[in-house]
Amino acid sequence: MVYHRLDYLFAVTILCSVVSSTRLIGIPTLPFNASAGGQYPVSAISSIIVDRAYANHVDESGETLIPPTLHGFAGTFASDLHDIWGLNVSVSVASKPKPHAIYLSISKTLPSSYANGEASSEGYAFEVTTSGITVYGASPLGVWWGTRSLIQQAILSNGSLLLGKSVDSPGWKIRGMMLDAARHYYPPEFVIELCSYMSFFKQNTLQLHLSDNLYNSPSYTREQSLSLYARFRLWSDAPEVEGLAQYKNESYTKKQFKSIQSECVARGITIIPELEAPGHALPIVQWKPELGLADDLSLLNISHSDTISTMKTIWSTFLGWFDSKTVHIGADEYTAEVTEYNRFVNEMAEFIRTNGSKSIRIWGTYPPKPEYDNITTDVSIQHWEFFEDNPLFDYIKNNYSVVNSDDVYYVVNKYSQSYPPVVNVAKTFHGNPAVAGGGPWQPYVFDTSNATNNPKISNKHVLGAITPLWNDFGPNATVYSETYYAWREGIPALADKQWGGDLLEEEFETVLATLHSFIPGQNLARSIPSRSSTIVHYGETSFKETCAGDKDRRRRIRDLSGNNYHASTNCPATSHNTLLISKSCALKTPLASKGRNYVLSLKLYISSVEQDATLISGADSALMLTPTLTLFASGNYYRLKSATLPMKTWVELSIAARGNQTFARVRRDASADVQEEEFRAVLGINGMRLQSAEIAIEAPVAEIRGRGWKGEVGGLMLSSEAE
Ligand SMILES: *C1O[C@H](CO)[C@@H](O)[C@H](O)[C@H]1NC(C)=O
Ligand SMILES: *[C@@H]1O[C@H](CO)[C@@H](O)[C@H](O)[C@H]1NC(C)=O
Ligand SMILES: *[C@@H]1O[C@H](CO)[C@@H](O)[C@H](O)[C@H]1NC(C)=O
Ligand SMILES: *[C@@H]1O[C@H](CO)[C@@H](O)[C@H](O)[C@H]1NC(C)=O
Ligand SMILES: *[C@@H]1O[C@H](CO)[C@@H](O)[C@H](O)[C@H]1NC(C)=O
Ligand SMILES: *[C@@H]1O[C@H](CO)[C@@H](O)[C@H](O)[C@H]1NC(C)=O
Ligand SMILES: *[C@@H]1O[C@H](CO)[C@@H](O)[C@H](O)[C@H]1NC(C)=O
Ligand SMILES: *[C@@H]1O[C@H](CO)[C@@H](O)[C@H](O)[C@H]1NC(C)=O
Ligand SMILES: *[C@@H]1O[C@H](CO)[C@@H](O)[C@H](O)[C@H]1NC(C)=O
Ligand SMILES: *[C@@H]1O[C@H](CO)[C@@H](O)[C@H](O)[C@H]1NC(C)=O
Ligand SMILES: *[C@@H]1O[C@H](CO)[C@@H](O)[C@H](O)[C@H]1NC(C)=O
Repeated sequence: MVYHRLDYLFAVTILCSVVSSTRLIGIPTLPFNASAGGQYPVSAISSIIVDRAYANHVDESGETLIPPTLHGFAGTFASDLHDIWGLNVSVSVASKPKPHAIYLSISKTLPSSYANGEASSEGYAFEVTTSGITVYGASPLGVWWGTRSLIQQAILSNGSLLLGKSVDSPGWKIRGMMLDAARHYYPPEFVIELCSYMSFFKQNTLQLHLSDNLYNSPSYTREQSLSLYARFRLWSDAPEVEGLAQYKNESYTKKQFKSIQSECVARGITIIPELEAPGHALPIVQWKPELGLADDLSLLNISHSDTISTMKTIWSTFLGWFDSKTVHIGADEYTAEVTEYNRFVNEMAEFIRTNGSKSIRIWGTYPPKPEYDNITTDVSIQHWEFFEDNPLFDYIKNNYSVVNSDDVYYVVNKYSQSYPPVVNVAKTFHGNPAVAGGGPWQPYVFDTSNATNNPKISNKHVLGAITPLWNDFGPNATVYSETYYAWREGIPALADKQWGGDLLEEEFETVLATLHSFIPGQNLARSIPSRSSTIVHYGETSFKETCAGDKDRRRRIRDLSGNNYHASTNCPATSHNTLLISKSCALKTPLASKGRNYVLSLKLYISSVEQDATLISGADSALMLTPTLTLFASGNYYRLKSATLPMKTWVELSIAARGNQTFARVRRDASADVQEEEFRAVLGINGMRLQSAEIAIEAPVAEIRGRGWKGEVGGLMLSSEAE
């Protein structure tokens, strides 16, 4: 498919004999003029040269307060070239390009503007010639997006770039996703990897929803509401907010939050933090119950004299943590007093503007009406549903700026009666009702079925689009990576359209498949390079080679797969070529975790076991006996109903991940009888709304230690083929 495009390009080139103007397939697509004849192999690149005049230049016009320098982006680019192609490319500063270098610079005269005609600092131009490559950006960030195009094109053309020139800029200023990190915790590393994934497709914004609660049913007693799952995810030791966050292991410290922001912005992604109030505010009410409305404790009683001052205290504690020019105060789905709601938003806007020099954003909830004292127009609105507002007639026509988060692309993780568990990717290619048959959706399309509700593409009040993922079923419905899978196709499909690309649905799957395994700065799929479907194998031969005895010396356990993933151990070998496992020794592999699909097989002999035994652990999960077979992942225990392990006999235990499901199989030695049982998530809120669902858990492949058990290990094998 991809090569087919090259054939086409060359054909056109020959016909026109000089240049041809066309678009290149990429995510997003990009304009390109091929010059006559040929390709340039990236392997010929020996250095990156950063224009001395701009090496320390930063772009102050974007949403971030911590923009990387051109030199900073160059370093990240160089490490990507190394990670993708093994290239050792030096980064140096000079005033001119050199042969076989990628020269990075800034041009103030690039034609770089958004769809509304405003100048954009995100545009870039690159040129590939027989002697090297130049990339000019309207800013360092523009250069960065240019490097994403180069990397994508080289991957899609088997390591070579077509000779020619591209001039490209995005249609909208805000392009990204929103992660509900309130009703589900995500470790900083996960968020950073997600940024890397988004950045590869030129998205620039990740909104983090940092406080919320599960659905506060009207049937709950006061006590039930006050103990319902509700979280505020920022951990500060400041006495004014003591007790607001209660679970340090599932909160972000200032250091962690700063690191998320700087790691993400190193790849062009700005974090927009959201602290939700006065609705979805149970974390605040659980901290100060007197601030809740008596008839719905998830709503703040704005009339209470301490409410607004408490919110100001919270914001003043955390404003200094945030490296964005805009912060989000939530203000979604407040169902009590409108007048009080508007007063709340306006006072918070003023406070954050004056004391934090930032502007605020809110969810579309109470549009302006003749009878209201409205919200000031310097508050930007995040539209999400037409039953809340009409973004064009309520907001844009009244001079409010709007972010398009229409729920047409909503995802509710795992299960919901209202929304799908993955992004409606097809709609991104056919969501514009103004085009017969449904043209490509873009951020100015709020209504995918009625064009009258959409402004012109050039409307200045459309800031861009952010697509949310919500965790309505809370922390135990999913493991972290299931969020990635919910967005795996959605991020690239949306990113193309948010930029203004015109990728076709029939092109999408092939191009994503080709790009996917090269996306730098992340391994969300937890894939492990392997020569064959057998990734690692320690068997009888491996254990035979380890000398018995000598408990304290680490010895090598040979990997029989051919991948050289040799393990080390200080466990004694037995005369029958197994390892004797106890709590004082371990078998350690050089691996950490394997994502779907896989089979992990262990040959085990359990001689004694305590209450909770961990058989094998990894970066994302642990396989346990509690006493039934259990996978622990993302802070939750997923237990089999009945399957446990027989004692004092050899068993073969396999964990098999097939698509989004995970199974355990137990076979007693020499028996043909294999029992298979599926690990299931039980979704529910306080034991209500129960729903059984699949769960996809990574294989734990880092360490076997006798934590809670004693016995022997006779083999370990990990395969990428899930039978
Ligand atoms: C997790 O799942 C169960 C269903 O078994 C549900 O009732 C419960 O409320 C959930 N736990 C948390 C902490 O939300
Ligand atoms: C890059 O450098 C490493 C370490 O010096 C070396 O092993 C590797 O072969 C080099 N790669 C290339 C493509 O030159
Ligand atoms: C891709 O490049 C490699 C190494 O340069 C070459 O062996 C292979 O045949 C190329 N594949 C295609 C489809 O051009
Ligand atoms: C391609 O060439 C055409 C005709 O010369 C020109 O109008 C257009 O701006 C060029 N586009 C790029 C991306 O260089
Ligand atoms: C809200 O707070 C005010 C002032 O403390 C109080 O008079 C009122 O009863 C409260 N309303 C509700 C519904 O809790
Ligand atoms: C800014 O903060 C100070 C100190 O907390 C406060 O007195 C002042 O009223 C705040 N400004 C606004 C506009 O809220
Ligand atoms: C609020 O907005 C509506 C709609 O634009 C307008 O009619 C009304 O006059 C505004 N209210 C005030 C107090 O300005
Ligand atoms: C919106 O702003 C424009 C330009 O400042 C102004 O002319 C217009 O009257 C405003 N519209 C409303 C409804 O306030
Ligand atoms: C799990 O996979 C099945 C089959 O592909 C699919 O129908 C289902 O929607 C997936 N579940 C989730 C939560 O994505
Ligand atoms: C389309 O939107 C316009 C403007 O909101 C509205 O007047 C019209 O009734 C809508 N048409 C349909 C078929 O819903
Ligand atoms: C955080 O600690 C609590 C209490 O010890 C535990 O239940 C939870 O699983 C931990 N969370 C994670 C993500 O490990």
